[in-house]
Amino acid sequence: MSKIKDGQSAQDWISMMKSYEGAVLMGHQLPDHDAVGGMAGMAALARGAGIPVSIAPGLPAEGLQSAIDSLAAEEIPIISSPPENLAHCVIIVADTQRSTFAAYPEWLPNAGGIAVIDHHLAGQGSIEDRVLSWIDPASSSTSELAACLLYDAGINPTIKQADLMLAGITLDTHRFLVRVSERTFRQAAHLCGWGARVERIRTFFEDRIESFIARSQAIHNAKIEDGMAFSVLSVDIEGIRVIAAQAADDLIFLQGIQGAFVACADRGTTAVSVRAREGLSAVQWVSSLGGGGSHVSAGIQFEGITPCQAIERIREAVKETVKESVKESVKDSVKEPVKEPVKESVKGSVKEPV
Ligand SMILES: [Mn+2]
Repeated sequence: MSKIKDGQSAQDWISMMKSYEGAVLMGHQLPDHDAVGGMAGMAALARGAGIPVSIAPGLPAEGLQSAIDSLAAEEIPIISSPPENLAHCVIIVADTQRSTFAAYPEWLPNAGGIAVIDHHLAGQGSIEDRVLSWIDPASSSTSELAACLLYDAGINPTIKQADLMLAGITLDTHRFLVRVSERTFRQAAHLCGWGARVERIRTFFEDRIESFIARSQAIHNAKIEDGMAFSVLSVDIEGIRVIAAQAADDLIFLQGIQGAFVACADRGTTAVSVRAREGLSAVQWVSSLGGGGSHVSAGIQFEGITPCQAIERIREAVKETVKESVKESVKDSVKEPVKEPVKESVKGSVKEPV
């Protein structure tokens, strides 16, 4: 029997952590600002409650090394091999609930317990036997949940930790434009009260000029069909998945676009970022192909097909669903010839939205 509890109370988290020798924090692989913010907040909670804590972020996503350095600056050990007493520690997984997506999935079976704090929808491969979890798909971000726990506990994070959590909320809300609730603003206000500053956070999101150009090309090349934008990022560039995700983010905010799909090839794997306007469901469009994520933001990856083939495959698969879901809202759309669907049989695998 699983002992999953509804972890909205900071006291539950503190007493759970106190029942172990220490806590090890971990995000998803290639942690983004929200995974880092979530770890920063949980580190502040553990530290504030006097619980030994270390962070195992793994290899960060493009441009995230300075955020990891900020985490380390708080004198919280950053580890890349399991602590000797792992069997007596709880691993807290932040910003994903799938064991295979965790930064070090191989550590999980050897931990004393596993807890999860996340805002994605539950999907296949969710971590079972959690000692505690707070999963809230209505939340903007994991950072928002961590800020709630800190406020509830009356524990102040450091300025750097507050900055990292506000950066997490800023990323996952696309700068306070999607998934924002009253609670999101309340936690953002608490974070500013604890010293976070938007001027500093803005610098976290500065683009490299070559990323901006690559993203612009993906937008320029997008084919628009029934309010759906399909594009492929064809340049070879560092951090290509993040750039594809940003291109999808940009497309979804253009007039008349209800859904956006941007594919790229990353070291032999084809990854597709999917975005939907609120009221539609990105995850629904790709879940039958093995994709995962939330209503506004989802992802899917394929092995053995090119990004163009992946886009064709998705376009065929979602054509009917999409027509149903967007025909109300789309009046004018540019028609592009529909190519033959790809015949290869492919195995889709789930990818959390970046
Ligand atoms: Mn997140």
